[in-house]
Amino acid sequence: MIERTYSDDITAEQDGETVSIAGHVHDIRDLGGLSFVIVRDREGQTQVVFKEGNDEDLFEAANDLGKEDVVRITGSVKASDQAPGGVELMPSELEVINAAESPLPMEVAKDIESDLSTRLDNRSIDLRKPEAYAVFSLRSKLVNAMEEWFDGEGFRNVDTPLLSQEGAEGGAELFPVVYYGEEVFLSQSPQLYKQMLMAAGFDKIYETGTAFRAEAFATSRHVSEISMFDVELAYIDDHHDVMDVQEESLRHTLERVSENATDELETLGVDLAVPTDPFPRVTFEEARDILATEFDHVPEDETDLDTKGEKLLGEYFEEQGHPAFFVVGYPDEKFYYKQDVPGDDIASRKFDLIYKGQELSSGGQREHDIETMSEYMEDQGADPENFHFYLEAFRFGIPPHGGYGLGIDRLVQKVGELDNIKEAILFPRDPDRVTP
Ligand code: ATP
Ligand code: AMO
Repeated sequence: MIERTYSDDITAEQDGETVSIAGHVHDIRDLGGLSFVIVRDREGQTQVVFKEGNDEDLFEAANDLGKEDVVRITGSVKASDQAPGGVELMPSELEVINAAESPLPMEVAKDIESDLSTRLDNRSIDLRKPEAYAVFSLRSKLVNAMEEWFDGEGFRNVDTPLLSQEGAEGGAELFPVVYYGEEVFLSQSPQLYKQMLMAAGFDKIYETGTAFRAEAFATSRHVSEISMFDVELAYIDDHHDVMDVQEESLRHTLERVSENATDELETLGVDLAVPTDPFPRVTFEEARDILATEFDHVPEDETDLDTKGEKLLGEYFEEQGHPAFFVVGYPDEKFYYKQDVPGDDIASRKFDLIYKGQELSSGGQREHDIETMSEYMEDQGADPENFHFYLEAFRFGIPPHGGYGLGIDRLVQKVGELDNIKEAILFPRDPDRVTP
């Protein structure tokens, strides 16, 4: 390994010590006999001061530097009130490890806003911007925090297949793939496999996986390749047990992020609120009533809340101090959710979690009676024969169970207060983009 010290590990207390840094040349300020070179690494930036008259060769070499060159510089640490971060480096050695071509396809150092499409076209340059990198450092900490909660609660981390013969969520959004001459599909959701593992006695599982949806349109919250955090648990009484897991794990995740990602949140200008109160759980009917009475808004599709409805409800609950809330009991749901349970005042045991005005997860209690589910499948035009492998798992003993799928990209989008979901994804995929 090339020996180096990260910029944020260099402190004023090290005044006089020799250190080596390595990174990209972020910016160069040439003041004639004095040149300030800002070197950027993953953790931040260090100012290096080249002075004419100290070492002519070194000064000349510094004058030849270009933005985004990869360099390693050794020098002595100098505490300085004028330097950014209170410390700078007086160089004794400069090595250009790799020179960058000029001009750059887009600016890294200057605060020039590029449009999202240009940014994504030049993603490896765009990700050099501290604000872009902060999103993914935040994302890494967020996923770790989420997994940490589930590990602590005895959930097992599983991996389910990405190639399958049938879609879990309905046919229209499937991507076909040629598999040894046969047509198969990219997975839309690990749904069926999660349930099969409940039949297998795995009890509590989670998966940080990938799902594919052939969405017809590009929106600010839809992509074609999704990072999905899926959860399933058995021996539940009802869907409230699943919501409890969703609520506690999200609260833990937000708490951890607010403690451990302070630099990232600051770079993004986010003041993250961690919801301490229980998340409200309103029925689907109540949600529609709120929309009608408070906002005079009636979503056209009687079985759903539309995008505007979710946003308005988000504002309504946020004003009451609740950034997250559940809507419970959607009518006309997919075959695998329990529906019309005697004694329930809701149409199904399906819920959505709305976070900051946008659907973040869907889940619920599953129907585990094979006859009932086969009927639902037929009603929805799915041929139970095609789901034989799945239904077989229900024949030989399966405990009551439920779970949910959470869009990680949407969570990062909302936590990072990003306008577009694609900013939360390293190399996003949408109907118009499969490269880079
Ligand atoms: P569901 O939970 O119903 O499977 P989903 O998980 O894809 O849907 P969303 O995409 O947030 O969740 O769907 C909620 C609402 O978003 C829909 O009712 C619809 O109004 C809108 N919507 C869904 N897909 C698209 C799309 N591709 N383009 C535009 N709007 C969409
Ligand atoms: P659903 O289809 O609602 O449920 O998906 C779960 C969550 O995944 C995210 N999501 C998306 N994010 C970005 N772009 C998309 N195109 C996209 N589609 C979905 C959302 C959504 O809430 N099998 C069920 C889950 C379950 O019941 O366990 C399912 O997949 O955040």
